[in-house]
Amino acid sequence: MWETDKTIDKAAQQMLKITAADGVATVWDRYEAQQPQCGFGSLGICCRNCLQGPCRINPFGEPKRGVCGADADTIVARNLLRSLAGGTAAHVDHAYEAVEALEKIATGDIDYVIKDENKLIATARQVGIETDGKDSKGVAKEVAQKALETLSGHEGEMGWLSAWAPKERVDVWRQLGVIPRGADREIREAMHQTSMGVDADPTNLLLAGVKQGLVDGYAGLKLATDIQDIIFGMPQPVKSEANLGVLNAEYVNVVVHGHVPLLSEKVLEWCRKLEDEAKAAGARGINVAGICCTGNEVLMRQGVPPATNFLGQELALATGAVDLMVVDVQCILPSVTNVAQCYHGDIVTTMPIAKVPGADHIPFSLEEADQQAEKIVRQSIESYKKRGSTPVHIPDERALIFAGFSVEAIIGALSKVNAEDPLKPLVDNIKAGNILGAVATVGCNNVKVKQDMMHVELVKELIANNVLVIATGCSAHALGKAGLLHPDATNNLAGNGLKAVLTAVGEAAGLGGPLPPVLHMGSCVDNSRIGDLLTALAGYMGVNIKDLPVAASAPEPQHEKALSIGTWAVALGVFTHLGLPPHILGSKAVTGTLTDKVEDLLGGKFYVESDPAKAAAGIIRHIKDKRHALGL
Ligand code: SF4
Ligand code: MSK
Repeated sequence: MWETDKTIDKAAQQMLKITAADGVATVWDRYEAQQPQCGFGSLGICCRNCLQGPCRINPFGEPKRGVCGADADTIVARNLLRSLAGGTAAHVDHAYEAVEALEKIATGDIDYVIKDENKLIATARQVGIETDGKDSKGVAKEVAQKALETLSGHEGEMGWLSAWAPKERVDVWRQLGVIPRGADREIREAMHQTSMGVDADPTNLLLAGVKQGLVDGYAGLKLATDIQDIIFGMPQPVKSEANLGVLNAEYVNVVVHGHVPLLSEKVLEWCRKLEDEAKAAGARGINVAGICCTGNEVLMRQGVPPATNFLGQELALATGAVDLMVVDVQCILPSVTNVAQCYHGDIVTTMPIAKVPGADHIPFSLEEADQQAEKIVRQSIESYKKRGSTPVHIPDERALIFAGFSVEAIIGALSKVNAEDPLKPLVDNIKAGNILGAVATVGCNNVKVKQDMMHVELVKELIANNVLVIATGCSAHALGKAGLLHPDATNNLAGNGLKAVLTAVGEAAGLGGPLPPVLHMGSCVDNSRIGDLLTALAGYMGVNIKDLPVAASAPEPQHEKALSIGTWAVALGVFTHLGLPPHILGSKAVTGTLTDKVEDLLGGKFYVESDPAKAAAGIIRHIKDKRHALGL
């Protein structure tokens, strides 16, 4: 049963047997072919930042310095900062796409509209824009202008951070000198700072890393979420299904994969418009499913079912039922074209910075989004016609899920319990101990971990101990596939206190039963919603975020973005678990700072534990300590 060592997802297990029988390599095979992976790289003690290298430090002896004299601490800290800048740049670039769209909506240049005017007005006011007497396009123009200042400002304090971060945090960050000026400037500076012969001080480099975390949190996550809510609407609770069983052999299957919803929303629109053409081609219609975070975006707002998470993307293609996979940016395995060639389906890339050899490229632009989406959907119908006798193996695995829990939706549900004071029932139950605390599980799959195992085992342990879980990204996919985004999991797996609260709120909100024990808050950029919830909770309780009985966890982190998001969480004062260590263990100083000393400065720290039961115990211990400190 080798496949059960690779994944706990039953659909993925079935598909792995098929790819193995067909001799088609997947991410797991390539991981095996990479063994043993380089020890120097794993520890973070190799450097190739100049042409005198590559240099590597011997952790057990000589050499202790690279050619230029950089030691392990410098090299590890420098490499980490570069990774953080990489993750941050990805989210900031994503946010930029959304801001550019808002700017063009304001000038009437594109066929997108503002779906949530309330969010537009609320955002405008929060960032200091006077809205009285202005129409929504006028306000949108000013919001886009402010957002662009956050992205490209060169001095002062970054606007989106000043508008949203708690004052206590801003004071702490100001004292440490880590408040970013503008996103682009800080990302550029991190690249400069880590180049040969610039910064050799590990502490200074780590502080620059905190700055990257703040850029990611406010100019990446928060900015992208705010603008996407304005354009595409605020997520509200929605019912759907998760796992490969959402594909349907009788339909044209279109899979949207990547992160930015600007294209996927249009593709969805055109899939609905061209249903008749699909029927004329012999299909029963067009079925759209999602992978990774673009999948989460269209799930949150449109109920589109997620087919799988990061590690399952090749397996979706191996079903032979995907007629077209359209990708934008981030987390797209370059191998998707090989797998599609072995089975069936077109891969379509759309962004100038994300092309894959063997894929068709249909360039996406805001101005011609409709024409491009139409072309992509028509191509999917043509691809369906070519499916012919390709064997189709769709595992009969799908789980019912609930998603769409924006902060506004959560407060909406709570307001059914107490209309005047919606946070009161939540806080009262935390104080009474019915809810021990809250944990956000976020982030990816990583092939080094049995797919979904850490997410699922950790969360089962937490909810059994009355910890409310909120989830985003591929973590939410994993939990959805395992049935944890469904009210049945509350009845069957949650501790009695948590079950009672979720049942009371769910019934008051008219669900006829409990809320799920895990609330799906969205994509990776929607981690900003978690920041908003923590800020609101701390404000309500009159304490600082670092004092709340909460934690964050990336149980199976893979992407540099997981590191920059995690750094933002630590900067907010949150105890942040990682199921795998980043490449930092070659420096005791860096590892010690991030897992211990940083707590004195920021109130949060990283906690690394690969065993789910031990990780849950460590997180619960932390939550209990925080409760004790609050006198609870
Ligand atoms: Fe080697 Fe220093 Fe160049 Fe890095 S920067 S490759 S440690 S000489
Ligand atoms: S998609 S960044 S594997 S969560 Fe956001 Fe999943 Fe991680 Fe990509």
